[in-house]
Amino acid sequence: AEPGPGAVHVPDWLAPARQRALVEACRAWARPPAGLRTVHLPGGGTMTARQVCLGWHWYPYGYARTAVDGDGAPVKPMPAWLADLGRTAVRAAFPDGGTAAYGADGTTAYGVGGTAHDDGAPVPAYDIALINFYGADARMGMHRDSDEQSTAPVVSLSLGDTCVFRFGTTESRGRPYTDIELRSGDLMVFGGPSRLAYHGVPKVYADTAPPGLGLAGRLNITLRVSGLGG
Ligand code: MD3
Ligand code: FE
Repeated sequence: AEPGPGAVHVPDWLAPARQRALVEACRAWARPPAGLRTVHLPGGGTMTARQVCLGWHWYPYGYARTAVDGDGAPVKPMPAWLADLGRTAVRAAFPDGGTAAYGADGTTAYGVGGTAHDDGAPVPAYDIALINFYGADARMGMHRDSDEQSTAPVVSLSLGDTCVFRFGTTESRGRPYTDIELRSGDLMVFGGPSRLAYHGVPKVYADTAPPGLGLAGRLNITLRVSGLGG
């Protein structure tokens, strides 16, 4: 299913055991040092979703190697298995690769460790994971993700409570937009023209996580290519 050009939704992509393993991994990453933190916005507000980063630390609006707006500790490494999961996800969402997924400059966009598929399509070298935790009242306002210096697709994995994901245009944070529900185990990949689209999470439905998952709330893992080099 495609909510917009280059945006692909694969419901139920993660098997239950895989979801449980990812939740457990997130619990470990959330612990200090450089663990789960509240993000303070330059305008004085705070994000209601709390966040932990792997590989590179995101702060509004840039990337650093230490938790500059947290405890200052070095950011935890991006595990190779998680980068591999990102590549597998892009292949699942875009079986044919090509410009639909990667944009017109897809052959050169990835840099840093990107290698070719057997069919010649480039493979993004995911070096960032941003993990957002949403309690029942958390939301994320409409925004664009433009702090990465790469056009590689963003991979999004949802765990726990169902949310409303709002997908807009590249032009403005307002209408038109498409609202879709993201459930535990869903994959979304944002490539090509969707990479710089406005998007947000206006609503999380409390107590909708799969009973066996052991998670109260929602976790979202986004995998990104920084384009920042070593
Ligand atoms: C479309 N996260 O971390 S995931 C974010 O559910 C973020 O936590 C939301 O927006 C969440 O920046 C939405 C879906 C998503 C993530 C990154 C994107 C959609 C995107 C980047 C470009 C275009
Ligand atoms: Fe975003």
